[in-house]
Amino acid sequence: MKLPKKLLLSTVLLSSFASVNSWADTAMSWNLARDMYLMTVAAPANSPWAFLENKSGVNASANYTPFPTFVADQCNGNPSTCWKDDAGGAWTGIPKKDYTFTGSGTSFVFKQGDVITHPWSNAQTIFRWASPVAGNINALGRINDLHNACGDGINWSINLEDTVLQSGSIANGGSTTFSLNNVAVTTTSKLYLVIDKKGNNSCDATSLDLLITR
Ligand SMILES: [Ca+2]
Repeated sequence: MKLPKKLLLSTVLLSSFASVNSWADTAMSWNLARDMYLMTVAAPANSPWAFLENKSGVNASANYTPFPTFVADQCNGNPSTCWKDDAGGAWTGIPKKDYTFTGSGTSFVFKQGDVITHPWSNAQTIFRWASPVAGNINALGRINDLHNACGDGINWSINLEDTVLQSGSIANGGSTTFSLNNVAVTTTSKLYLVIDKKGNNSCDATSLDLLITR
């Protein structure tokens, strides 16, 4: 059967409209590594993510401040995008190419596209997600202590405002995963992933990722 051209066109338009809508409905997800990898400025417009530190000694969100320095492509001579505190030492970054770090009697590779953070002696590092939606969210995360040559690992927690939802301690060279289910948020809610040096900040380079879905 031959359909009239007009009818064919409207059928195509209708079906593409339906598929766009269903895609939008399932596309409510925010992946830290994916989103960071595309960033070329310190605080992209409309991004829910922010990269912070806490030098106050008191773990409360009111004390979290944005890293003072952003470098788009060559962070301390390495092919990485980073947010950092040159006066303090803490940093968060994402390599744009693999590069090898050598120090503390060992060497290892920072991988392209892997979110890396390093708390310092006086600073926690923090990833903030400011919810653009109201409803219930889920989150999946992983955290790895990358540098096992020294130090005592790190502590972590994921907080809604200042309420700790989950937390843990990673041994030197260790790793963990976590998940959150049905966390109620509004468009003013903020979720924080906090990385803390534990006893000392030696070899505390940490890789992590976070996927939030609605
Ligand atoms: Ca440590």
